[in-house]
Amino acid sequence: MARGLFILFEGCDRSGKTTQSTRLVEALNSQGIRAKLLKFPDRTTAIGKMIDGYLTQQNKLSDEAVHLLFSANRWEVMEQMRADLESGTTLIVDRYAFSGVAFSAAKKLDFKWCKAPDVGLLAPDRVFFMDIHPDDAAKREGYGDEIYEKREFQIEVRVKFFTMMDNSWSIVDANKDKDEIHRQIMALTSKAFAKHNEAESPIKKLWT
Ligand code: FDM
Repeated sequence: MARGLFILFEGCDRSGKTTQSTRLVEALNSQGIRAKLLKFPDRTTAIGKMIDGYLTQQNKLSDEAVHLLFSANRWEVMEQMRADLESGTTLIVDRYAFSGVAFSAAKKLDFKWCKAPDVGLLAPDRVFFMDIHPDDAAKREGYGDEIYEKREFQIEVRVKFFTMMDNSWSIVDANKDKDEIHRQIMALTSKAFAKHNEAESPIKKLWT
């Protein structure tokens, strides 16, 4: 049986990742493709609850400590992710280690240090970068509720994302109409499946 694909959505806050990743999972399921949505941080676990408390400014943590918690929050589900992929389930993931590095490096933590705890995690097959200028994101509903939703900081985060891109990334203009973005994402996903069905590659590891 073919393994599932690992498709990741990354981007700055309020770029529409959650909307588009949810729509993609629904569309794939309706086509009979088994797909599951995962979101990082997963705020439901014990580690996730500490992260949530930090993001909503109920508890304080050092930049280094919260960075490591975000990473641990991925490692705690890694074996489940591998099992899902190997059993043929496609994973659609809303944020991952690239967010981890972009946000912490934007706080001026050392870039190499930021990558280290996530080395060896499963690597995505394709990354869709939902690109929106922070000035446009700021106009969206609910912006500013959490600790990182500040213009200057988000501009820094966006720059950090750009330094990590390779040819497995596609940049999606997140300022477009939602339906148009969905169609573009469906086209990109079909291409990824076609390539995968032609020559299935083993699941790679991140930054090794
Ligand atoms: N974030 C997210 C990080 O700082 N590091 C990480 O590793 C991850 C996964 O958490 F501002 C930040 C990005 C964002 C915040 O994310 C919460 P959501 O997608 O808004 O829940």
